[in-house]
Amino acid sequence: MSRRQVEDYSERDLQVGDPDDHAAGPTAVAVSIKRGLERMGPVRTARTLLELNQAEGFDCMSCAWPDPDPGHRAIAEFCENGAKAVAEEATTDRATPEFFTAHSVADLDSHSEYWLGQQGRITHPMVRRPGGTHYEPIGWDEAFGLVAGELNGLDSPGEATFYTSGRASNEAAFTYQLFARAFGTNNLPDCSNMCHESTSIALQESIGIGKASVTLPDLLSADLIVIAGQNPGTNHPRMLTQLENAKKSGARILTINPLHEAGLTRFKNPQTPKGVVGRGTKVSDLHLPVRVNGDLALFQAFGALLVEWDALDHPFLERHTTGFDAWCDHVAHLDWTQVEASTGLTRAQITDAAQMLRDSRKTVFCWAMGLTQHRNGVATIKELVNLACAQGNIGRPGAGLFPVRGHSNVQGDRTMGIWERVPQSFLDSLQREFGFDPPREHGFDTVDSIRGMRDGKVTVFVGLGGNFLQAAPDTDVTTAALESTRLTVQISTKLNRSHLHGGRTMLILPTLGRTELDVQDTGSQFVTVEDSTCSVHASRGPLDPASPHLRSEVAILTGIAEATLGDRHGIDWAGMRADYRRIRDHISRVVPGCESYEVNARRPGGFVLPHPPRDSRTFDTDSGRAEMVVSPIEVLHVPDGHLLLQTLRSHDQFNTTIYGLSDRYRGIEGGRRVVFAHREDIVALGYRDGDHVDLVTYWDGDDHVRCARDFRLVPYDVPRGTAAAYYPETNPLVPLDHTASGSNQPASKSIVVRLTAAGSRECDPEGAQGSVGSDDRHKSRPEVRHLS
Ligand SMILES: Nc1nc2c(c(=O)[nH]1)N[C@H]1C(S)=C(S)[C@@H](COP(=O)(O)OP(=O)(O)OC[C@H]3O[C@@H](n4cnc5c(=O)[nH]c(N)nc54)[C@H](O)[C@@H]3O)O[C@H]1N2
Ligand SMILES: Nc1nc2c(c(=O)[nH]1)N[C@H]1C(S)=C(S)[C@@H](COP(=O)(O)OP(=O)(O)OC[C@H]3O[C@@H](n4cnc5c(=O)[nH]c(N)nc54)[C@H](O)[C@@H]3O)O[C@H]1N2
Ligand code: SF4
Ligand SMILES: [Mo]
Repeated sequence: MSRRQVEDYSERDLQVGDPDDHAAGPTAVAVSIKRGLERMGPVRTARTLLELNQAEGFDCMSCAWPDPDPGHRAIAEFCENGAKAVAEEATTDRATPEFFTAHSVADLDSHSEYWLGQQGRITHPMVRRPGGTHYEPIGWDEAFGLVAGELNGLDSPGEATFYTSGRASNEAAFTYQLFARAFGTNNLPDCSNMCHESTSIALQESIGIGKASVTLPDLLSADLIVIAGQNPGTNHPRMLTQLENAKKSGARILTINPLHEAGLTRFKNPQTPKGVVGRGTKVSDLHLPVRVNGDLALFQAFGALLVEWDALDHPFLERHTTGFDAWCDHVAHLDWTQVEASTGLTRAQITDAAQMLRDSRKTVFCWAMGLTQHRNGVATIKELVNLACAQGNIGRPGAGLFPVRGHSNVQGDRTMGIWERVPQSFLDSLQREFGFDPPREHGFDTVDSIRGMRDGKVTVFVGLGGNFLQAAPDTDVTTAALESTRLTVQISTKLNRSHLHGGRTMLILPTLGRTELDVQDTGSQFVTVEDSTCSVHASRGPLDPASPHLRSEVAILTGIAEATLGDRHGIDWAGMRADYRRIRDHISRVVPGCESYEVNARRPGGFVLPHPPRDSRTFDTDSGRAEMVVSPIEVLHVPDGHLLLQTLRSHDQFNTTIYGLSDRYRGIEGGRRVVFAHREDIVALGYRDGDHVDLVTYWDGDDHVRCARDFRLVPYDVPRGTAAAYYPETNPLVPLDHTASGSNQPASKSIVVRLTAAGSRECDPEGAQGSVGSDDRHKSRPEVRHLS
């Protein structure tokens, strides 16, 4: 098997240039092909890319952007970052047992996340036994026995936690939650807890369902598309094609983002001549460079102006909402000085944008992490619902609420019951179908699982995909939490940091990816997934597995279940493994909206799940109406000498998987440890372009500082007082308790930081860290001022 020699990189090669004023274009195609050829060779590149997102092919494992209807798909129905994701999984590089013999765990830990990922697909189940220095191979049966032994040795099932990353198929997710509940716990944290949890909570409470109320064609008939807190040019690139088409049909676009992201500025569609040689399409008609965390105030200001102009859909408000009068009263008394302070925008800018809303009959509101990862994330999204209600933009073609999901199947996993607070009705259905009593009390989410491990209450961690250690907040705390457990099990395709810091025993169970054929006893299987617009469809991988020793996620989960539960509850795990139709059969009876699942999912293009507000303007809330909720504006007060830091993605990563070192739209090449700040703030804080700094934050009640070391300062067009740097390098700065009210989602886009010259004593691991002078102690705790 081939191995590319991958050198680890050094931040010394970092280069900073000018940001781009457009996204995609011919460079995107060149990068897609180059990465494919480098990592997979020509045959696999052609084979995979031609089947990517086709009706009979496999679903892109990158983001959850929906596909056009089967008759309307291009031959190349993917983007640069979809191609990179495929290359990353279908690579011909392999991390074999010999590789693990050559590298101790400590040695692996001295390398970057980028280097770890570049070692290729893991080929064998591996174990690091208690006290061992290296991973060694282990047979599947022994591995399952080991997991079963630990699980059955617990005093109570709640001492285990079962994490899911959003790439797992519906079949794997359903099997996993069934196993966890049959074992006896609702401890089913997932990446959604760190992603769109604020959305799910806000939408559930306001409109009765935590999902988007639009389908893809709605974008084409919208008058106005609002894009807030989202960077589609990098994270949902095919969205730009849809936006280009929407603009051709007359839509206008309002963007709300502290950064002037290239993909929000101009799009050069590489599939059209204009995109290759011309200037491309202008995306944003009006851009509001909102201050980080200023969206709640901004949306209330929009509301105030719509009320003032009586640009309201009164019949909708009367028939379908509650709380309108209180909301109206609240926005009528807004303090505009505070709005301007919170948003960093002028009243004139806000008024221009509000006029776009006023003049639109059909508005789609799109958002992502820029709104959810804040203390007031839930309130902000409820405010967006208020705006949508005010103009009747729910359940009408061309209009709606569009939380754009991250991981390709994060939404499907929730639908299948990966949810620590799944509704009782779901548990009733499970009970009816399988005849056991599922646990009824809520389980641990991501943050509570970390607390549980930290406090010794959780001693077994199982991860179905993902990279928990790097994705979660407060890296040092999370690392110590994982290391305090008895057993960590990682069901993974590729090596990552979570494999290097785990329990006394650490297991890696290597699994098939989306690109691969999945053959079980009854023959070749397909799986199903759900995109951001509730559309469910099948996915079939074309390639031979990376190693004959790999097992599918379903095979691994049923193997663990058999070993742990034996025939307790009489669930036919072997039958489900042999034929995934049996899993889908169970799904059809347990999961709402999935009746006739097998037939519907097999249709080309699949089927769309029901969504009462979208379909019939019915709302499954306490009042039976859409609930307009009043939220006080919280202004995050950033003390002098501090900046409000948001953590975001570069163009060359998928979450914690670092594909490469090029964030070309922002002018960054060859490195990642940069912090973008306003030129005048850099000077005001006593630094110069190019200086290296440590980032420091404090949290009330803690006696130590949190540090992220050695970032190059890059002057950038961000609002004064704010900064941006990449995730996961900055995760050590996110205090575990710094979460959104109501959703417990880490508030990783509003961290109050202080800069200090790189190498400072304060951040020296051998030096003074942990003993900060009491004067400095509380300086970085965000102080929240409520304004009513
Ligand atoms: N290529 C690629 N694709 C991906 C991913 C990836 O890592 N790489 N990740 C996937 C996942 S899991 C997810 S969740 C999505 C994430 O997709 P995004 O949410 O687009 O990802 P982020 O990079 O976190 O960027 C958030 C955007 O919000 C803006 N922002 C930050 N703070 C604020 C604020 O206070 N207000 C406003 N209005 N804007 C703000 C930032 O400037 C940035 O443009 O992408 C998915 N797709
Ligand atoms: N500071 C900060 N922190 C954040 C965020 C942020 O914006 N800022 N974003 C948050 C968000 S939105 C998310 S979604 C989380 C992401 O959190 P996770 O989902 O936990 O992280 P990923 O990096 O997507 O996981 C990558 C790993 O998944 C494994 N993998 C890949 N494909 C497969 C597969 O098909 N099957 C299996 N079993 N394993 C596979 C590989 O081993 C790979 O190393 O991070 C969150 N953390
Ligand atoms: S937009 Fe998302 S789902 Fe579509 S090809 Fe690109 S990365 Fe994949
Ligand atoms: Mo996400």
